[in-house]
Order: sequence, then C-alpha cells, then structure tokens
Amino acid sequence: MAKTRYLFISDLHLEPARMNVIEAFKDYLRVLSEQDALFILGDLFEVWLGDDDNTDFNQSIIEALTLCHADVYLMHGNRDFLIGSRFADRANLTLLPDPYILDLFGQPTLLLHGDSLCTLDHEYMAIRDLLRSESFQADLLSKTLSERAHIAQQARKESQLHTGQTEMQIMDVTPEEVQLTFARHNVKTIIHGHTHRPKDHLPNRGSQHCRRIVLGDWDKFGWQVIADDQAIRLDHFPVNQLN
Ligand SMILES: [Mn+2]
Repeated sequence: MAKTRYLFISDLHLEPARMNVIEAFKDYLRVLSEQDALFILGDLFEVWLGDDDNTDFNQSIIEALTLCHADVYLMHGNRDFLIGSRFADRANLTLLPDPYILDLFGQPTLLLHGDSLCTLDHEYMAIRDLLRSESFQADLLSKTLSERAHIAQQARKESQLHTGQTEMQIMDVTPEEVQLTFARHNVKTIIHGHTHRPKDHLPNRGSQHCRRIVLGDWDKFGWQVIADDQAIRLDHFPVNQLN
C-alpha cells in the first residue's frame, strides 16, 4: 500500500530505567496509521543482548511494536547490533541493512545509523567492523545471557571512558566522508542519527546542494523527521518527565 507519510526516528536508547522515554515511544507508536511507514535508524535499545533475552521490558516493547498500525522498519545501531530475525518476526517489523536507499516520493534518500560517517574516530571504526562481523556475533550469541550482560557492561564502561577522552569533533561526522557518501550512493538527501546533534543541514554551495538531516536522541525531547509528498522536515516534541 502506498504510504502518505514516512517517519524517521533513532537513538531512543530504550532501557527499563528510562520509563518516560518508553512511554513517549509507546504513545508515538499508538497514533500512527496504516498510511504511515516508520523507520527506526538504530539504537532503539540502549543494549540488546540477543533475541533470546525474554525480559518483561523487551516483551513490552515487542508488544507495543506489534500494536502499531504503521509498517515498521528497523536498522541496527552500534548498541543494538545483536537484534536478529527472531525479534523482527515477533515485533512484526522489517530489518534494513545500513546503508539503505529509500525511494522517498521519487527521491532516492540514503538512510544510515550514522556511525559509519565518524571516520576520524579510528579506534571506534576498528571496533565497528568487529561488531558487525558474523563470526564475532555468532561467538557472542553462543555465550550465556549473563556472560553477554557482563561483556556489554564492560564495553559500555570502556565506551564511556573513550567518549570522555575523545575530542568533540572526532565524535561528529567527518565532512569529507559525508561528501564521499553522497557521491558514492548518488543521492541528494541523507537521514541519519547516532551523533545526537540534531540539525537539518540544508543544501548550500559548500555541500554541493545536498541535504543531510540528523536526528536527535530521545531524552527531554523526542526527535523525528516527517516526510510527505510536500516536504521533509526535522521536528521535536517534549517528552513528559515522570516523577
Ligand atoms: Mn549510535
């Protein structure tokens, strides 16, 4: 069925401790219609230990996704890269490769999580290749859930240490890589998340008339890109703070 609206979100970093963001996401899903297509561009979850991790929390998110009337598509982020086909089936969504080119009302539009654009962070880029390798993932999934939880906790500690020590500009996209990516995929629009720097980088002379829209992470605000046959725009809305 042809869709009248395409919605893009990323970096919700859902975890049991962030009830307000969980509720905001459920509310968000509830109001979508069959005429909408929702694209989740990575890091829906703060951590994903595997599709066999049947916690009440994971089950509640799966249920909310199955109740959604829109078609839902999901791309992996750097935190939930272990999401697999079993989760996709249960949540009634379609997994997308990163990168993915979407035909958006006749305009080829590149969807990315966004970490692939941060090439100056050499240490992270090396880890990224490892995390995405099938052998590494198979090895990880062969461990028990508690072993995986321990490994995830260690990785998070190291990541926080690394993020704290890395120069701010290294954590953002590399401008040269952005230009290469536009050219490589022959697109004029890119939508991505990951950097937590929401901004609609409109076309200008320097960017060779290409537009890059960066989604924000969900915290005090939720962020989305809304596209219909008239326009594409970056939007944000308050996330209710629970007491
Ligand atoms: Mn990310």
